[in-house]
Amino acid sequence: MSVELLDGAIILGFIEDDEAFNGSVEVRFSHLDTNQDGLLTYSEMLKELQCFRMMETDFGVDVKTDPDELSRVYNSLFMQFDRDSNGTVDLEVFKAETKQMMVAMANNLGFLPVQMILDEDSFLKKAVDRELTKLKSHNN
Ligand SMILES: [Ca+2]
Repeated sequence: MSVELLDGAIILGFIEDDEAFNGSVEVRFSHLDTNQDGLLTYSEMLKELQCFRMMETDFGVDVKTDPDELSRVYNSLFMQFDRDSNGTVDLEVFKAETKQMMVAMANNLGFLPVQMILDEDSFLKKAVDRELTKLKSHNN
């Protein structure tokens, strides 16, 4: 976990960078796909759903802690990914939905930087890291 400054432009820059974005999503996918069958089940995706829930709520300011309520939230998030309701999510859908959620988040953030607590291996942290690397190489 680390605290980072984030704005919409950083997120959009990351999404539009195919190499960085696709690479991160593929690594994340294979990490989540614990039995390596190329598909994510609900339980395999649970960790990721927890991250997305953070995005959808007020960026970590989350008051819902009731376990039943939480599992409803995770279920509805998973159904968003599981478009054909067969209980699994493949890489292409995972990529497309992740992109869509991050675009929505970028739009919510706009151009005012906000401080967020980010997980080391989250997409948002990768977006921030990419921005920092870019700034560094620009200065050299
Ligand atoms: Ca799997």
